[in-house]
Amino acid sequence: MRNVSIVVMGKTGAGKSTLINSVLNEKVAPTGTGCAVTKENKIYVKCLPFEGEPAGILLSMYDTVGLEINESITKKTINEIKKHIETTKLIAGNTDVHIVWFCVNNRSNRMEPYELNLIKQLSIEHEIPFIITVTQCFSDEPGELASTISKNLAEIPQVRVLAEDYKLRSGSVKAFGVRELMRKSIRDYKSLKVRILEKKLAILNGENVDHFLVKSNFFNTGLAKVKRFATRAEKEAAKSWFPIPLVRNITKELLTSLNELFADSFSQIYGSTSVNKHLALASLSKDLNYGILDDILYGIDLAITLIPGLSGGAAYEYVYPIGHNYLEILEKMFDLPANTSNEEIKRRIKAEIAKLKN
Ligand SMILES: Nc1nc2c(ncn2[C@@H]2O[C@H](COP(=O)(O)OP(=O)(O)OP(=O)(O)O)[C@@H](O)[C@H]2O)c(=O)[nH]1
Ligand SMILES: [Mg+2]
Repeated sequence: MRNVSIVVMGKTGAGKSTLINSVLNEKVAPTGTGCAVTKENKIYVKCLPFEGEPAGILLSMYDTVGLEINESITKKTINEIKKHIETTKLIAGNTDVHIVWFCVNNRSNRMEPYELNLIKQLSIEHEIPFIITVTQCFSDEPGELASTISKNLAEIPQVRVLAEDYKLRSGSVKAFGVRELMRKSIRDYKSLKVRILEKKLAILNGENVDHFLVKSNFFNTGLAKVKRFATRAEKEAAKSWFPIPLVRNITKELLTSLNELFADSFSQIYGSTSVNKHLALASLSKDLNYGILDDILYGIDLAITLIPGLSGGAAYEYVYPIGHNYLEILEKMFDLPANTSNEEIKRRIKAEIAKLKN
């Protein structure tokens, strides 16, 4: 029997649980309106007949907590999804299907940048095909949302569905698209998998056209952060008699925040597999930076304490150049040569593509 493992994720209220019930033909997952109905990630397993599969399929559907209710819940949900994907991958046989349906409500009209980045990141990092499932559609005519998605995620297919009949006063809209979604996930699985592997290969080969844009976005956002932290230091220092520890803490917070921004931007280009190595370098340069800092700290600390009236402005002048320097160091790291382990990853992916195409 063929194993089919499907992760269903997306914003709260997109219709993930409704979709799962429709696929399983049974109301197992709780659904409803209001805030966050599904409170924890849960697997539903069922054997089902499926055309072209004489023994049927063993379907496992992973219903997940809606993204964006609050940041820590979203982080926890995504970490659990990652673990689930990796564990399933470990035990998956050659012919098994292992896919993510990312649900977007047709009425939302747009996808948030964080959703687009999440899809790019997870699909590349875990080498898993995604289908964007546009939910709660009243027709299979692609709308505005469809073109935004294909502009941003050309390699990810979309399927429009209405998982459950929609009742109107004047009648009802019949459910559609769920069979098509299942068919696409199972019948087209190999080609979807090849597509994502080829995309990863292109990224590892540095063929990503976004490179320049991501890098300059990183720098501009980073610079805005540096200014914001420097202004905060200026304001807080002006209120305090002894602003040094305060300003130092703000500086450290700024560097950490720049690190996070770097990791995020870097993984948009290279996938998160090579981020760790570069982050290690980044924190090394942070240590170096702190070392240099400690030497100059005395002089500036002294200036801030001795002339309280100037402390606000001095704090700005203190935080800004440190942040700016650090930003420049991080920016240079985008251009470091790919690490050698990338060559191994590329070799493995090429072999896998060849196998799938056979
Ligand atoms: N008629 C109809 N209603 C739908 C459909 N999809 C979702 N809904 C309704 O939209 C609401 C939210 O659906 P859920 O399936 O609970 O959404 P969810 O994504 O699981 O939400 P969370 O668990 O909160 O993250 C419910 O009231 C559903 O009845 C659909 O295809 N047809
Ligand atoms: Mg739900």
